Amino acid sequence: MSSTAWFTHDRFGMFVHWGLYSLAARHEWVQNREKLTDEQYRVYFDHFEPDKYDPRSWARAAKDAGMTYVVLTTKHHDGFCLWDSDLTDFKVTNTPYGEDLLEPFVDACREEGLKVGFYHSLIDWHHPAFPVDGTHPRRDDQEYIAAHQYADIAEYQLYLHGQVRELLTRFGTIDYLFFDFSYKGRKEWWGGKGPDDWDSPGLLKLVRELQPGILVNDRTGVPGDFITPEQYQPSGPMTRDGVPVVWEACQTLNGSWGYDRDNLDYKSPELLIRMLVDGVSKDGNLLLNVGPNGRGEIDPRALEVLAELGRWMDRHERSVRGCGPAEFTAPADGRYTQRGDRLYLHLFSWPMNHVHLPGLAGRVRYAQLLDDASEIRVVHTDPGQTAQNTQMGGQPEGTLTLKLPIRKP
Ligand code: FHN
Repeated sequence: MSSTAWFTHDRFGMFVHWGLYSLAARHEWVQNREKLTDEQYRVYFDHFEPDKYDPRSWARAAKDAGMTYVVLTTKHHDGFCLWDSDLTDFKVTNTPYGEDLLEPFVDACREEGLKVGFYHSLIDWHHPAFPVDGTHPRRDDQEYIAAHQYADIAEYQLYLHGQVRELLTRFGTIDYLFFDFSYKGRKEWWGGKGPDDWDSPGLLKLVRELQPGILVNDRTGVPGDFITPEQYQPSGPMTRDGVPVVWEACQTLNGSWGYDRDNLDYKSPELLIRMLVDGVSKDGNLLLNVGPNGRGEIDPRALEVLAELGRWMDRHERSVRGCGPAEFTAPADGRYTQRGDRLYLHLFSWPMNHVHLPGLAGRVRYAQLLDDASEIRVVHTDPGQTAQNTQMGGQPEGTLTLKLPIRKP
C-alpha cells in the first residue's frame, strides 16, 4: 500500500474523460448504447484532430478551482489509446492528429504543481482477445461472437499488463491510477469480468514494482489504496470489513462523463461545494469530472462552474485542505470539518440569527466567520439555564449557541 497522506490532505481533484466518444458528443458508452461496429465507430477515429488541445489550460483550470490532482483517461472501454502504444494500432498517433497526448498532459500538470493521475480501462471492446460479454457493443452479433468465442483471456491479460507497463514507464512519476472496472457477478452482463480475468494480483504487483508510491483504486476487484463511490455521496466515513478506508467520490458535472453537447443539466457550484464539504466531513475526497470536446477544449459552461468553485476555495480552502471529520455531530443542515483544534462549521442554509450546536458548550473559545475573519459571538448559557433560556429557544444542556449576522456574508 502507498501513503495516502497527500491524497487525504488535498481532498479535491479533476477527472477528465476524453477520447473518440467526445466527437460523438452524447455519451462515452455510445459504442455500447448504439451497438456500433468497429467500422461505424471508425468515423470518430478518422476525424480525431483536437487542434485546440491545450493541457496547460486544463491544468490551470483545475488549479484555479482548488484541485491538486488531475486524472486523464489514457484509454476508455472503446480501446482507443491516447498514447503511442506499441501494442495496438488503435491509437492517437494513427489518427489525423498523429501525436501522443499523454506527455503534454503530464508535463502540464507538473508545470502547474499538480499530481498526475491516469485512468485506464480494464475493459477493451476493440481488442479481439477481449471475450464478448454484456458490456460489449457486439453482444448481439452472433457472427462476431462466433468468430471470437475462443477469445484467449491469457492473451488479453498480456495486452492489458503490457499497456499498463507502457503507461508506468514512459511518462515519469505517476501519482494515481484509476482502473475501471470489475463487474463479476453482474449476471445481466454474462457474469461479467473480475480479478481472475484481469489477473489483478499480478497487475497490482506490476504497478507497485514500476511506481512504488502510486495510489491505486480498488476497481481491479482486489483491494487498493482507496475505494471509489461513483455519482453518490456516502452517508458516512467508509469502511472495509469494519476498518476505515480512504475513499474518493467521483462525480460528473452534468451526468455524463464524456462531452455531452446537448446536456445542459450542470450541477450548481453550491451543490458541488456541498458535495466537497460533505465528503471531507466523512473523510473522503471529491474527484470532479470534465469532458473536453472533440477539439480538446473544456466546455465554457464547465469552466464557469470551476471558476466559481475556485472563488469559494480561495476564501475557504483552510476548511477543506488537511481537514477531516469532527468528533461532534453537526446540525442537520450543516457539516463539520476539523483540522487539529480548528473546527469548521459549514451551514448549507443560513439561520436567521442563531445556530445551536449540541455538545459544544464550554468547548469553543472563539468563533469567527471564515469569509472575513469577523468575530462571531459565542453565547455561553449555563447548563441550568438552557432549558429555560427563552431567547435560545430552550436548548438541550451542553448546547453552544452562536449569534450570527443576519446577512449571509
Ligand atoms: O463505465 C465507466 C464510465 O464510463 C465512467 O468511466 C465511470 C467513471 O468512474 N466508470 C465506469 C462506470 O462505473
